[in-house]
Amino acid sequence: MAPSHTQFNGSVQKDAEMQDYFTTNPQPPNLDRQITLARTFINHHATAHRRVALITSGGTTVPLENQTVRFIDNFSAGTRGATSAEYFLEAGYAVIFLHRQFSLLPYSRHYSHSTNCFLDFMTHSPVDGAVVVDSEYQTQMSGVLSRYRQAKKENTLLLLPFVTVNEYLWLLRGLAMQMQPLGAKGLFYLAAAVSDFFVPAERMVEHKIQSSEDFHQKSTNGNGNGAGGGDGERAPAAHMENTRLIIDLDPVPKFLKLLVDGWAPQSMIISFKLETDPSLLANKARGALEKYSHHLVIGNKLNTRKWEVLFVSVEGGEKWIRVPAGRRTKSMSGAVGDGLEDVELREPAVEIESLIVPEVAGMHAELIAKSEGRKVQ
Ligand code: PAZ
Repeated sequence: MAPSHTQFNGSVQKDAEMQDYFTTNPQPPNLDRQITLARTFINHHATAHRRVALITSGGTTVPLENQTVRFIDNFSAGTRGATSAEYFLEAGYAVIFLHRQFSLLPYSRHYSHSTNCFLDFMTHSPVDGAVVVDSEYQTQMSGVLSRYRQAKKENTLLLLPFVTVNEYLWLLRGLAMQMQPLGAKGLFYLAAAVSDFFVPAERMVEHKIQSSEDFHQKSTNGNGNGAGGGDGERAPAAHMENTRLIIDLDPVPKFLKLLVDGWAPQSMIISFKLETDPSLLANKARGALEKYSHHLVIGNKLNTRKWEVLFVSVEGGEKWIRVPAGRRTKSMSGAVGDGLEDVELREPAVEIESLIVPEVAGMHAELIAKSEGRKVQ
């Protein structure tokens, strides 16, 4: 039997799937406004010959209903993205921060997490009772405030939120197109935790799924909550069958291939790979690099992601980047040690992003130099 066209060229099929995604899943209502903001921002920095990093951060959701009450979420607090953004700004980049709404943001992250409530940094002045920053935190907060003000003054940080995986994909594509004029000066740092599975618009029910059998609806096509599925039509992706909630998700098309080959062919592209099984990490990171042919995969394990990451690239091979031994725990944790046992309970004394970002910026400088036909100074 002759092989089919898709067997000859799987990537053609993948491209078609992704294009199909954008014709069958609706554009988010505020997309045009967000893209306009980004265009102005990018043009401004392109004129100033500044490098621009698009950082994605936080997890995407998969709504189960159109009028969403229930959704599936992806793990990510936004620490990697928000922390990296600060170091990219420090390295002279302009940053588009594409983040999950209400996840951690550059600068405010120091005071907004549940373990870092901003009120704990404040006190009443013994002089007049006014609310002031506690003397213990003056130096640290003053530094963060200065860097935050500088980013605002120089207009180097653009915050764009997403919630669902659909919003994320539309935004990523739209922003990538806007970044094309930057050529090699554009950089994608894809730290967001993006859903691998989703509910396509045509299989999404409109209303809240009813758990009580008395209220199950029989209609299909996304307008009811019933199982439906007669006449060869697929049932809504989330529906009740008797007392059980059935969730049947479609795979999210592999957008990284299109980003690399079509949406941003000249930019530097860095993806992250998260695993929990240590024995899979290196293989999976290598596999992603081979499959998508981009510049760098940064592998990390859930429990040790703040202590060590694995860089995998064609030029550099495989290289672990680790918080130096002896600086692995904050003294406040009282658990100084070199081992990475119980690390999820502790915070490193050095932010690993302060090691990751300069490495990435160095690789980016080489790519830019190569694209301009010169050597890095
Ligand atoms: O946001 P966070 O700091 O809690 O976690 C960051 C991360 C682990 C989500 C990120 O480093 C990452 O690996 N992102 C890609 C996840 C993936 O494999 O899709």
